[in-house]
Amino acid sequence: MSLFKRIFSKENKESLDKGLEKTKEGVFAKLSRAVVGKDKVDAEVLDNLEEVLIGADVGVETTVRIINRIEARVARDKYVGTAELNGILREEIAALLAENNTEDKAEFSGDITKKPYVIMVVGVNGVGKTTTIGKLAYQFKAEGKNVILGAADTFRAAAVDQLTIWSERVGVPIVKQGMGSDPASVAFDSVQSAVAQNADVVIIDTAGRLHNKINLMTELTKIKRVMQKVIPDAPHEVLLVLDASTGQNAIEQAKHFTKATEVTALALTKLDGTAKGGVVIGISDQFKIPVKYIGIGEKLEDLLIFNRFEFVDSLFSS
Ligand SMILES: Nc1nc2c(ncn2[C@@H]2O[C@H](COP(=O)(O)OP(=O)(O)OP(=O)(O)O)[C@@H](O)[C@H]2O)c(=O)[nH]1
Ligand SMILES: [Mg+2]
Repeated sequence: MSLFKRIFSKENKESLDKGLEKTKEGVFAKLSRAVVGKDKVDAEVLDNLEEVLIGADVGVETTVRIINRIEARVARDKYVGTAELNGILREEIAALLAENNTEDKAEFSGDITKKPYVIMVVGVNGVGKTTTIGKLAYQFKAEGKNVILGAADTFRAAAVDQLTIWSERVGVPIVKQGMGSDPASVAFDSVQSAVAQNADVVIIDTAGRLHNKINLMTELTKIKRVMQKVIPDAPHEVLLVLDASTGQNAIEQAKHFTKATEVTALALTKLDGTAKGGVVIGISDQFKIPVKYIGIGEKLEDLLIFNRFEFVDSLFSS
């Protein structure tokens, strides 16, 4: 269990619990109904459990894997009481997610290995890209990193203004041009200015909506190519932002994006206010790409590093 270091502070744990409140409520109400009148985990309880997990948007594939593990566990341990079900779920889901061979980070700047480290943020419109950039900048800065933001979403009128507000709120510089300017050119300027200013991190915002999907992917490729004129191995991270409250749609988006462009990390936003938080478990299980961050609100500090153990622990503890 070395993957699961107890790295969460008490404050983070409380934020996580609060952020997952809606999902937890749903899961618990249904879990207790699933075991009503039963003292042992049998086929019927497993059927009900399957429904609970699918209802929490864990997704069919991952639910089947979880149920198989619980079944094996029940067969092995002979008698498993329903009172133990929560604990067993926690252990088996955590173990399942641990099979995915990635480490959870202990601090935000944990994988900033290059200078400047270029992060390109992508995702469809409205998922929370710009907000996540603001929150990330805040965390990097708190860890002593010099951050620059690049406003390469030039498609929507208010997009540059919105990122500017975040840059002021966090107190980090922003590189921008007017609305309608070439996103690749903004990205180029941002990376160049990060080099000139000896910055540690540059985070590039991109548009979520263009005239059509093909345009969007072509645009992202062009932005990458132009940045590579300054730093040949940029971007070092392509962060795909997904809205967890869209449940299974988020999984579909992840499939589409990862097919069309190279994605190296995932952020799942809006976990507060949704009962579909189980989707994080499905995505973490199904994609080789690590879930790095989860968004649990609209404020600066409402972004957490995703930690598999803490997440599952929070979801299945009362
Ligand atoms: N409750 C909650 N709201 C969030 C979270 N993250 C983002 N939002 C809200 O979601 C809305 C859209 O966020 P943006 O950051 O503008 O999304 P975007 O992906 O940049 O959108 P476009 O620029 O239109 O592509 C805003 O109202 C945010 O405040 C979160 O973790 N929780
Ligand atoms: Mg935006």
